Amino acid sequence: MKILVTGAAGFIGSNFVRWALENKSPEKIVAYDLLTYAGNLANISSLSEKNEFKFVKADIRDRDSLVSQIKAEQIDTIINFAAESHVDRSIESPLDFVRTNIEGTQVLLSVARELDIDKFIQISTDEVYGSLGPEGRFSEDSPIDPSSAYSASKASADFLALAEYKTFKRNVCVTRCSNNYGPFQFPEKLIPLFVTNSLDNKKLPVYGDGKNIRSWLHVDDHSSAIWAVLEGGRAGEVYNIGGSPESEKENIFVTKKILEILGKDENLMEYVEDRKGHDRRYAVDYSKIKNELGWEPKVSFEEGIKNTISWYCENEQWWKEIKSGEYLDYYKKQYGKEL
Ligand code: NAD
Ligand code: TDX
Repeated sequence: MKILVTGAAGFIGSNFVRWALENKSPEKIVAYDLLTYAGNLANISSLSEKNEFKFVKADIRDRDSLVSQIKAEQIDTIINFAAESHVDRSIESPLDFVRTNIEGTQVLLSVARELDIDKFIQISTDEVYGSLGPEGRFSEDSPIDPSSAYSASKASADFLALAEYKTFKRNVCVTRCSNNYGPFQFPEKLIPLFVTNSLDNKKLPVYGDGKNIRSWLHVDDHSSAIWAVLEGGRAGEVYNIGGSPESEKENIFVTKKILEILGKDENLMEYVEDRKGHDRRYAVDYSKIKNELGWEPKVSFEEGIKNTISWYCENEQWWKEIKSGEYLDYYKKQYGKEL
């Protein structure tokens, strides 16, 4: 398999490429990434010496660049991770999300069709289903009901991908995953932000009452699920991917767990103004991928969060470099105070 992985310098894309090269021996992986604020070559630097690996800095909206890379490397498979991915930023700058997540996905889909690519996987999110009440889980048939420009743009991209199947019978699958955590996650997201702020004895800004629930999945479990869809997913199908019921946690539980593991005082927590349109609860029914493809999560939240926190402790230079420059301006705007 010769795979073009877009967004491969971001959090999940870089973990997927590393996981695939270690566990599956693909013939070739071309890591294709624009290196926006969220893209980081340090996430994939350990892979640069492998013969099967190549990095290309380019935009998924750049048709000519896609065509030339795909032809040159004889790519047969595309996995699209590239996206603007942070909900809070989408509240401030929705057009960036429309441009990359919607326009970019369609450019990629059209090029894939033109060059007759064998398989296309669109990496999506459980956030397209909107928010749950206290009961139930999202199935693939749940209504699409996004709350933010981020999730609305991801939902649009899902529909465009599925239209390629309906209109042209292209071999396209969509995966919808719950919240990921693990190494190399950009510290604007809850877990790496709270771990690194704790290490610096800075406040942890908990939105609203802290009782919003997310279903946490270790990024390696996401990688193995994507590989299962790559090998066995049926064309035109959506596959939900999620953490097990024991990994469905209130934000305040996750916050206290981080403080407990790091031996920090709970007075570092600070309740702040709620996110606008904040989804209350996500939980995923992943029985389709389990029954059809034999996938289920392997990493427990207890084990995964400990390993993840250890990684941030051991890789201070990685996150200290990010938490400077543009990040400090973002932080001040988002939280109304200096970091
Ligand atoms: P991320 O923000 O860490 O990485 C996104 C990557 O895409 C970055 O490297 C960035 O440089 C690149 N990129 C952005 N615009 C681009 C463009 N126009 N052309 C080429 N590259 C571009 O995001 P992530 O958390 O790794 O998420 C990856 C994918 O997984 C996204 O599609 C996201 O919607 C989806 N997802 C994320 C989660 C999660 O918990 N993080 C959960 C479910 C689904
Ligand atoms: O400072 C914060 N304080 C806080 O209470 C931040 C950054 C977040 N939160 C809350 C908001 C959410 O309830 O923590 C929860 C998780 O927030 P994020 O890490 O921003 O993730 P979320 O909004 O749930 O979206 C994530 O999961 C699905 C990813 O960012 C998406 O890319 C993915 O699709």
